[in-house]
Amino acid sequence: MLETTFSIIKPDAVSRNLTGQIISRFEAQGLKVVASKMLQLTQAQAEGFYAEHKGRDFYEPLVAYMISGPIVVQVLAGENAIALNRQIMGATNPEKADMGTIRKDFALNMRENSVHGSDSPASAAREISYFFSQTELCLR
Ligand code: RTP
Ligand code: MG
Repeated sequence: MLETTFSIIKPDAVSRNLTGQIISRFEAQGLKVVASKMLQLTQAQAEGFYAEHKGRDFYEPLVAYMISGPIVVQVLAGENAIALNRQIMGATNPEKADMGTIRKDFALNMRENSVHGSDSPASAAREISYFFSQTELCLR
C-alpha cells in the first residue's frame, strides 16, 4: 500500500552533519522525500509532539534534547512507508538495533538516537499535520 510517514532527523544527527547520509538511506530503500524543512523546536512544540510520553521518566530530558539544536522534519512516501521507515531506523536502543540500520550506525544512546519515525497510520497523520499543511506535500 502506498503510504506517507513522518520522519525527524534529530539534533544529534544534524549537528554531526549526518543529514545527507540519513536521507540517502531512505532514498536507497525506495522512500521518496515529498516534504522537508529544517527548524528548531520550541519547548511548547516539543512538549506537544511528545505528549503521549508525558509523565514518563524520559519525557523531560527528551524534550530538552529535542529543542537543543536544529532538526529536519520530512514526509516520506512509498510502499509500506511506515513499517519500512521503522525498519531502516532500527530499534530505539541502538545497542539492540539490527546491523545496517541508522540507529545501529549513528545513534549515540537511547535518547540521542538520530531519527524519529511514525509508528502507525494514526500517528503518521497526526505528526505530518503537526508540521505540514496538505498543500506542502509534493505527492504528484
Ligand atoms: P521515535 O518516537 O523517536 O521514533 O522513537 P521510538 O518510537 O523508537 O521510541 P519511543 O518509545 O516513542 O520514545 C520516543 C523517544 O524518546 C527517547 N527515549 N528515551 N528510556 C529512555 O531513555 C528513552 N526511551 C525513549 C528516544 O529519543 C525515543 O526515540
Ligand atoms: Mg515513538
